[in-house]
Amino acid sequence: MRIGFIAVSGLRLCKPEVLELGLSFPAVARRAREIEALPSLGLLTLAGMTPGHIDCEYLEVRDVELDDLPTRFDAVAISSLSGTNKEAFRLCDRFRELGVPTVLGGLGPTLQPELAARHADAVVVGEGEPLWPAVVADLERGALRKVYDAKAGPPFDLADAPMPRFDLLSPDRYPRFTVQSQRGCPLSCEFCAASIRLAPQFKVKPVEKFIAEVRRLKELFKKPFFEFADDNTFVNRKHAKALMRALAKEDVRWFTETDLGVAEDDELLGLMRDAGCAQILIGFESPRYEVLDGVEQNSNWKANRAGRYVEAVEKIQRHGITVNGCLVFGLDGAGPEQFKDALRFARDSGLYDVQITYMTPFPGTPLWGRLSEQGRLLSEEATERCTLFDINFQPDTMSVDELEEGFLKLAGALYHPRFVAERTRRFKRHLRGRVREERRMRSAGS
Ligand code: B12
Repeated sequence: MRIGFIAVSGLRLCKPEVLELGLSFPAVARRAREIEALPSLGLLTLAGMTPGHIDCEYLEVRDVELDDLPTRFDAVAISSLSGTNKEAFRLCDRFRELGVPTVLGGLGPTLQPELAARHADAVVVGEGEPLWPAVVADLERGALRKVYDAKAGPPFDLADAPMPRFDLLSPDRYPRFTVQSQRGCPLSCEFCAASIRLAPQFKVKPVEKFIAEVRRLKELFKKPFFEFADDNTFVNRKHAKALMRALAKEDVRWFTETDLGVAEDDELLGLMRDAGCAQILIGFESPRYEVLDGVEQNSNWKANRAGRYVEAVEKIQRHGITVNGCLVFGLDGAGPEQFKDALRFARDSGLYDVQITYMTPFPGTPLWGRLSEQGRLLSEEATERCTLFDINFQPDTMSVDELEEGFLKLAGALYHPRFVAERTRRFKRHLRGRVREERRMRSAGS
């Protein structure tokens, strides 16, 4: 039996103007191309737990209408996010026309399983690992069930995670790779559509397992750069510090996502720098308390830290780690001042990179439920707008056009080459200052 593991690849935007603005200078253009080329870790993971007598092939389809479909597979496993659900459904339909059984999984189908089940022979809801062996066995018997739901069983333990089949990737196509050290997040943001929606627990992968994956990629590819497919890497401090100590021996550079809490731990920041951390991405969402109020639903974690944002960014960046600050536009309570607020925050903090997105109701999130109840979704069907760069809701204090206009203008200002260069220079200046300071302290101590 031969299974095709298929990702619907490429970035998605209904209105590409934002990217064009952000991409108008070479450094960002290069980075976007590299990021876009990330392979699907979910599919490689499932291939890694497929029995050895089955042939596995990893494939990316860019255009689900136009790309020729291979006919060599006995079954296909397709992964999709909310924004690509419709394309994945179309792909399932095309494979089924060819008589090839289709299994569909990922965040997209997990959040809209009933819709997915209309197109796929089988839909896997939640994490794939606990169910994949049963799916493969049923495929071999020709007795697929319509829905497999991981949420109905015990939580998956990352100590049992298989080695992803990185060897299925063509050797010169990918400049970056994803590896995962943890899943979930203790924060509970109303809009979050990441792995907390696959399984609600926060869990970590044993350090040795993670390092083995890093080593496997180093074996297979020349000087790989790592993007952690994590939600919030440093929450479990003991695990995070052990991970950093182990990574420091691997001579690698990497990027991950986390929260502002790292700024409160000097030891951790030092370990991160020594372990090759190039950049961390932090969801600040907004620099204003009133806008953040209620966004994190457990303890108002984010709002309670709004006053410390600037100081925290400076502190992290002084350790030689750049911060990519994510700001969300169109949050309730955010009026026209949100654009100026963002610009001021970027300037005051010296954020090295800024990522701006619209508040995005993904189906199956609390935000989607609330906006739907309030009649504020522009369309309940338009999941192709789940890109973070397209608006699909009625903002509470302005019109959709005003939100879009302010956003595009802000993008022009934030990504203006002069402002980018100014932030880069500031980062380097701070870094040189720190290196000098460290040298001075070392020589004073010796
Ligand atoms: C790496 C990454 C990317 C990479 C690779 C995407 C990919 N194909 O995997 C790139 C850069 C290409 C990317 C692009 C996009 N991304 Co992205 N990305 C991530 C990130 C950081 C990690 C995802 C990951 O690798 N997780 C780890 C793996 C192991 O988990 P997994 O893929 O979910 O797979 C598990 C299960 O879902 C399941 N499973 C998955 N597929 C299948 C298939 C079958 C058959 C089965 C049985 C099971 C199964 O089993 C796996 C193991 O348990 C997350 C944020 C985060 N912190 O999670 C955002 C995230 C997934 N991305 C997001 C978005 C919006 C996008 C874009 C739409 C952005 C854009 N405007 O273009 C595009 C869409 C690309 C596309 N064509 O589909 C959202 C998606 C939300 C949602 N519910 O849809 C997230 C959550 C970020 C966010 N801020 O909200 N992304």
